Amino acid sequence: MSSQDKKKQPANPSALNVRKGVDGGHDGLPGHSTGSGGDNGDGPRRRLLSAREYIDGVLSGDRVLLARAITLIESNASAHQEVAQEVLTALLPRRCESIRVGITGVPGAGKSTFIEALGKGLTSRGHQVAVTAVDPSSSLTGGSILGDKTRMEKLAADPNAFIRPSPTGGTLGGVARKTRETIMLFEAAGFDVILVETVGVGQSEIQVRSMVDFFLLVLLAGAGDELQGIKKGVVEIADAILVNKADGKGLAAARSARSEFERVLHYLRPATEGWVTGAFNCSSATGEGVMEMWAVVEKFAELTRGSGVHDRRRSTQEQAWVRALVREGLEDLFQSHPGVSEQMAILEQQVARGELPATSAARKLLDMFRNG
Ligand SMILES: Nc1nc2c(ncn2[C@@H]2O[C@H](COP(=O)(O)OP(=O)(O)OP(=O)(O)O)[C@@H](O)[C@H]2O)c(=O)[nH]1
Ligand SMILES: [Mg+2]
Repeated sequence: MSSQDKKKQPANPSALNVRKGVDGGHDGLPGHSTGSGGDNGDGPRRRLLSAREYIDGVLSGDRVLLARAITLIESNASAHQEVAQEVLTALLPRRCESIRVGITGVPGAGKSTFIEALGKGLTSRGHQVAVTAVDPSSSLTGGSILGDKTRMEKLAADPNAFIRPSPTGGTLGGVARKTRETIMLFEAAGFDVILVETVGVGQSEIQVRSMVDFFLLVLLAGAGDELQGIKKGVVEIADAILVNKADGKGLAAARSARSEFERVLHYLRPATEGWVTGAFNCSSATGEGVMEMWAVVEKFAELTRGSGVHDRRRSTQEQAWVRALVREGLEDLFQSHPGVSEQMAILEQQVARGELPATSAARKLLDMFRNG
């Protein structure tokens, strides 16, 4: 099926509200009900649909069923996981061609405002835009990304856009798995632009980098030193730096910050082979420069698709993901092994007291695990 075939109108535009993740506590937009009333697709009391119903629903662009399918893959219950894997297996070959863009930056940089302005621009050009987030803090705090601080009311009401808050619950690895699988559902539902927001602190941007094609770092002028608490490592994985709020009194500062970043980038190795990472300005508030930033993303997509870098990156990402899942699975098995968990604390103490070399301790634990 071509991506054109898959550009469909939503079957149920009333289902476009932002929905909460399966564990709750992350309710999305203010004024958008995520309560249990109505056919909102996420109520815990709802009957589990058959895999076929999810598959057909997602493929037909039904937003309620898409939301329910995401809730299904977000569930940690093993019965749900089984159906979820069946749904994903059937949908994998049915995905449309998409551009996946990760967007990071310090809180308040204007990521959500940018996504709203960009998303509206893209839907008016006929794109189907899906937005989600990776916010590991949401498990603990209820989250802020795409939460109550969001600036995406207009995009949320757009029939050609779909916004899904960060999955909640579990480790960063768990949140990332759910987001990756959500992206697959988006693509099977015909969304050709996928935007993934993340906070500019910690490990979450590394995770997002590993699931997107293009990684955008949104920064501000004059917010302290030029890297603004963003680790240099994050600049190194970016495909572009966008200095936002280039408007009103901030215009001159934003322009000079852009040149400053351009100079910094000159000394770094680009994140993507064959691409020159640049610094740009925009005002997400006025919209100026927003679609120009998108033109850069499109140029990137064209270049990397032509050179094979795009395909190589996507397959490397998939392989790395399999390995990460296996590592996590092994770690879980190891930790839950009764003998191992008992001995672990004892051996670690012996190591800490200097009575046992770390290598011997690890070897003992692994032997115990191997011998059942
Ligand atoms: N002047 C101006 N203000 C902006 C612009 N973009 C965003 N803002 C304002 O900056 C504040 C933060 O914007 P958000 O879009 O919520 O920032 P964010 O990066 O998503 O923040 P978090 O989700 O908390 O990490 C809001 O008050 C916006 O109205 C801009 O281009 N110009
Ligand atoms: Mg935000």
